[in-house]
Amino acid sequence: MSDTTTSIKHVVSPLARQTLLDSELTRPVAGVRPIRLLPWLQVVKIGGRSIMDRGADAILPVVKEIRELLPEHRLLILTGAGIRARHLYGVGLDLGLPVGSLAPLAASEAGQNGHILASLLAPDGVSYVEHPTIANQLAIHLAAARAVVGSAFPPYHHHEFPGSRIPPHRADAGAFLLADALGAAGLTIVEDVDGICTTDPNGPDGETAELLREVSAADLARFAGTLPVDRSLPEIMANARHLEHVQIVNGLVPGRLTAALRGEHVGTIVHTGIRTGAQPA
Ligand code: GWN
Ligand code: ATP
Repeated sequence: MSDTTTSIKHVVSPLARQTLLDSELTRPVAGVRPIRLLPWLQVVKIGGRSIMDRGADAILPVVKEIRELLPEHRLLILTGAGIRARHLYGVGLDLGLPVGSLAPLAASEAGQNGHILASLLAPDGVSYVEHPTIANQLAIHLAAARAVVGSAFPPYHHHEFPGSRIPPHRADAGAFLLADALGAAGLTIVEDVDGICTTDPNGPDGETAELLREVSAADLARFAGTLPVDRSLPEIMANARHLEHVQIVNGLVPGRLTAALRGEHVGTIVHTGIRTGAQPA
């Protein structure tokens, strides 16, 4: 009994005696770049409202394009939530539900879209995989299949940050967090617009909209107008550990996703704040 107590007291750790809040002290141990878990993986986020809600006209061409990409890439395909989640926010907010209650309800709509997409790709060996499977068993699933589909929402549930009434970390944020954490080769976000424009091309000033071919996450965080991606995305991208950029492409134009995965510049490229060399602790 006393031996056990003694050994616990003397556990050797370079972080044992210092506060974890002082980055000067933690940097020698924690300031190294994390390893890439799945460096060959391409992550593709399919818009819920912009693609899935449009039904067969938009979904079937995307399915055809993904099918043709399978021999070339190993894919984690993540779906957004779309209009059902917006209806849910409306009802939930009217009832006064907290953001942590709304987050999992909206997330389940992203999951439903994933199930739909996976069903269409099932003949090609593609299945929907659950959040815990993405967390722990993605490698074995992608050893058995060229692609899997999952929900793009992060499973924050009641841990969602309470800064706003609508969950700030939605499908774009979730897809980026996952792609960067896995050390994936890339993330492509598929929308119904050519990329990020100076103003919403479907808004009242739409005809003045110009495509931003390239933008930094820092500039995007300061962007005054509306965005086609989660507002939290540029803030998260500022702290990227692996991904140097993401590309936003128009999924309604056949061939754009294929070109983006081949490294071509066919939409808006958003550069992360990644630093080379020493990492923040
Ligand atoms: O249900 O479509 O995963 O992959 O955020 O949690 O709300 O759950 O609360 O493995 O764990 O609805 O049931 O649902 O979309 O998220 O899943 O079919 O605990 O496979 O059970 O982290 O899919 O679902 O909605 O993703 O985004 O059973 Mo669903 Mo979602 Mo399935 Mo998942 Mo949430 Mo699980 Mo979860 Mo819940
Ligand atoms: P989710 O996956 O969360 O359901 P989504 O990614 O499918 O959502 P939206 O959130 O609706 O789709 O974003 C796409 C829409 O954003 C476009 O159809 C466009 O009208 C709008 N948008 C707003 N501001 C801009 C902008 N600056 N540039 C381009 N599109 C914009």
